[in-house]
Amino acid sequence: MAAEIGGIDRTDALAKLRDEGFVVLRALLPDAQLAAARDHANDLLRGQAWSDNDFDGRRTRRVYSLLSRVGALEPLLLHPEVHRLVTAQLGEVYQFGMLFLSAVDPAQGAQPLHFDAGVYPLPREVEAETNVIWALDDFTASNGATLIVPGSHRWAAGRRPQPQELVPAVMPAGSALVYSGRLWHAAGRNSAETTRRALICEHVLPWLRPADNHILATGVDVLRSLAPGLRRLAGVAPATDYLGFVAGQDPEQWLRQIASG
Ligand SMILES: O=C(O)CCC(=O)C(=O)O
Repeated sequence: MAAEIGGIDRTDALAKLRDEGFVVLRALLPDAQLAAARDHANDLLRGQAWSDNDFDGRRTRRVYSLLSRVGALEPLLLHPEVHRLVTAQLGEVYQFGMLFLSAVDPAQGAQPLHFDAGVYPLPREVEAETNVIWALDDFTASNGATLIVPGSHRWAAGRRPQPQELVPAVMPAGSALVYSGRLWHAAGRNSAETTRRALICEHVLPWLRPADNHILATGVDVLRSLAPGLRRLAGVAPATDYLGFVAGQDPEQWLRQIASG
């Protein structure tokens, strides 16, 4: 029998991601891992102010610079099934783009529709990013489940979604919505009485400047203490021999060298 993951056969998951621009891997996290991730997210979100602009959401709390305090989010950031899909789309070497916790509080209106790779001046057909939204709460049609436009990753530049084309990505907590950086989407309106929390993680081709400067935000000492997979995704891994070196050396070798004085 074919291997199934998150309620879908592995081969079908990749085919769906390519055909429709997204796939939901349902209830991927064991209960204990989800509970620990939620507790850690709560610690990080506590006391965080609402964002100060309409795109991020004036009733949405966002926490960035997660690599310096990754804690129980690590298994989500390194989840093998997510990375199997991302690798199939982007190749072996890629890096984090935006990486943040998002808590969409009650009365937050829907976010402006966008596609994440829109920050890059690239032709629409380039798959520059493959991203994941981890549901830390159940995503429902009323609490702000991400609104997606299936198939819109194939749209030509200039086409805009119509309201009837939006579909809420309803999924239980612990699920992963993996989607193309070309897919039109937005956080939905939260008309429920509870907060909708998510961990949002972009993966970007290694020769693009990532949205967030993870190396500066994390710092050399913490970078050195991270799991090698996270360090690679922070952007430490070179894209090729001549793209991403430090002082003429592989960055991993350089980190070991400065550690030993
Ligand atoms: O929170 C969501 O469901 C999506 C957020 C998003 O797409 C963004 O902020 O870029």
